[in-house]
Amino acid sequence: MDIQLWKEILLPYQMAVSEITLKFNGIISEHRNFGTYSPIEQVNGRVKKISSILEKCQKKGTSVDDIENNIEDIAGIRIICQFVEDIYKVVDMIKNRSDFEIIQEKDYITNQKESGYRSYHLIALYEVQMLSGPKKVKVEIQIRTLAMNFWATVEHSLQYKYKHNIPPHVRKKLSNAADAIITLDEQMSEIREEIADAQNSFQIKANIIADILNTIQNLYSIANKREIVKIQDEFFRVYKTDDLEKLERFSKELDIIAEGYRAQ
Ligand code: 0O2
Repeated sequence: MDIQLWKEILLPYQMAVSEITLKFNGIISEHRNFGTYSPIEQVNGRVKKISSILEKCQKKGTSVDDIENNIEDIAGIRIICQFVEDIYKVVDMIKNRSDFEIIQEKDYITNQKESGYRSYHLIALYEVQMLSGPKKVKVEIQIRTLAMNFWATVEHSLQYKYKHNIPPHVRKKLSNAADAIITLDEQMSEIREEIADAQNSFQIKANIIADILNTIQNLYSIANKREIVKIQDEFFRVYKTDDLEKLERFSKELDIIAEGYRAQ
């Protein structure tokens, strides 16, 4: 296949990966904005390299001419969560969206692979708008925890190093590490509420402070300098108390002051 044809085939997949990563990052931003916990921690996307596509065709014994039907993961999205529970929330969320049509589902968390691999896979159809019109492409979405991702990344590198022939003593260590990852995920789940609460109040505080600083900055163009210095001093005093309620109250009062100036 010549390079121009490869480019033509891969372009809709590149578009799908860019759009989907943007959408999932939007979900993270929206949660941050509202100071709520995001079940999605990180999103990455990639289009499979031509060399890997050729390798996969060879492994599966399928023709390169029909990769769109035979290779499910030309477009790959990886969603990383903090906790196992989040994975199932993300799966439900994706299933309820109108922009994905799920055609296959693999739960390698309940049914761990022999290698020790754990992750939740969805194969979905996603529509992109090409110059020639709408086109549906297959996308593989892998959803896993940070800990599962650590294991899978290390194991993947070893597969590459040993050309898919990992020696038994290394395999054994990987298998023990996979068990440790299960325990780690379970223990993290037990203190999940506490961790999420801590992260939420951190985010809420960061949002309030950003709002206050923004309002003070805007006041510079409308209020008199002495008043602003007084407001700033008051802000530093409230900030030092490390009391979220006081900070919230200060922010509301500041909004009323700013509103008053704007009305003048
Ligand atoms: P790469 O290099 O990550 O892209 P299918 O994709 O359904 O045609 P397969 O392999 O039967 O073929 O599907 P499966 O088992 O769902 O695997 C799809 C992808 O999951 C793999 O893509 C890996 O990314 C990941 N995966 C599956 N098993 C393992 C494992 O044991 N270890 C690691 N580290 N990752 C795994 P590729 O194309 O095999 O690899």
